[in-house]
Amino acid sequence: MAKIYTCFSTDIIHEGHLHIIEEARKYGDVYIGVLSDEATIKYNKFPTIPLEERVEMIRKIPGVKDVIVQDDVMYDKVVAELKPDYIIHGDNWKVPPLSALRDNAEKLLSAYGGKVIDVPYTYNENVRRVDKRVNEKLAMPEYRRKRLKQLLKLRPIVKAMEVHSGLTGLIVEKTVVEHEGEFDQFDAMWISSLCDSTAKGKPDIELVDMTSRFRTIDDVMDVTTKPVIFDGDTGGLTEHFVYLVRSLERMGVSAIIIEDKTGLKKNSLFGTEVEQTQDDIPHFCEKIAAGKRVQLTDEFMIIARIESLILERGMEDALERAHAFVKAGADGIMIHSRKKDPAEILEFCDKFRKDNKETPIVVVPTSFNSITEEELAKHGVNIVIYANQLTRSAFPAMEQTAKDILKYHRAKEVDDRLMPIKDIISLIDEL
Ligand code: SPV
Ligand code: MG
Repeated sequence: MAKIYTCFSTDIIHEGHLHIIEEARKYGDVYIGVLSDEATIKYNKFPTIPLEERVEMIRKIPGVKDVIVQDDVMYDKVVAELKPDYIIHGDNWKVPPLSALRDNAEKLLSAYGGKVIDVPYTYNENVRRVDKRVNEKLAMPEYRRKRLKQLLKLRPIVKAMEVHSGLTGLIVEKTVVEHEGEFDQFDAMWISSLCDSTAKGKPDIELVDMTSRFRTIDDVMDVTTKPVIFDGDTGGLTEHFVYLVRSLERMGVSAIIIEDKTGLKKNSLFGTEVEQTQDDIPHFCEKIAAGKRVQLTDEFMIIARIESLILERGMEDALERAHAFVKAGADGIMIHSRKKDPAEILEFCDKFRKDNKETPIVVVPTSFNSITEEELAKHGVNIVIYANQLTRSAFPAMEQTAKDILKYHRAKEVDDRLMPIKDIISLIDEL
């Protein structure tokens, strides 16, 4: 009997999947792959049910010969082991980025005369409704909040990207790339104080109040499912911080990062060019501990950000603070630097990891941007935040368009570099 293989990365079996299986049966024994969590999160939505349940769900479908866990998006391993005669997939894999999967399958199968089979993808109201249900579930606070901790276990390094609106949220939510046979997407969203303030034309000095910051979170959460890391600046007065923790936790935010500064906060990238006051260790520890005391789930994370390198107080001070903040209850440490060279960040990570193997380390490589995620992970970094790149890419593009329309007294000259109206409309999901 010929072997036919397909791989599902789904939490619900709908008529589209059943149609593929029905077609597959015409060719031989049907083997179905279930994509592992690690592989799924690189190119699809985060799974809402555990792998074991997904395997069981598929095992129960009549006429399935065997279920295989596929732990890479590409088919190399499964083809080497199973040697299927056919791989079958919905014809949505004919277009990028999924076409990389089809190319991979075709290349592997052609080595021994196997073939790929495309079946028309099932687009209908029912399938759309099922997909939407899964999406809505992922967006709910009880599913979203815990996801950062889940990702920390699944990802060698969690990648967060700055968002400051529904639109930037959609970009981070939906952008998936395939590059040299690897799929990738962002894991989480960073609500930057700098970009949230900048989008409102205000300075990054804790001037944009929490009601407004919450509005941004809400705008983002309304159209996305990925977990949110909130830039909490100094966290404000301890007496206020506890309320902030409660509100964020209720909203489904996964983590707040607060920095050990006090008084009028200025953006860290100013460094010592402006006056900034670092908080003392006991006072900041008390703020962290107060936040931890009030939080209701063990999913929410309070991450302590250390400004010692920014303020040129030295490595020893940074390390002393890191250990003290962890002792006070911090669920993670963010170490910041505005040097181009990542050396001081790496030195901090190596020294911190000597005494602490567990506590997640967060970095924001805006200045030290030559370092790769892989190198950071090697030094024990768990979360990398791209803190402002969407804002900084949009601003010059918008400014240039404004200048050119003024210059040419019409919009024709700029049209080639604009997103077609049709594309911008299809970016937005309809209910
Ligand atoms: C932000 O994005 O607002 C940050 C990171 O706090 S930084 O701007 O580098 O201080
Ligand atoms: Mg900030």
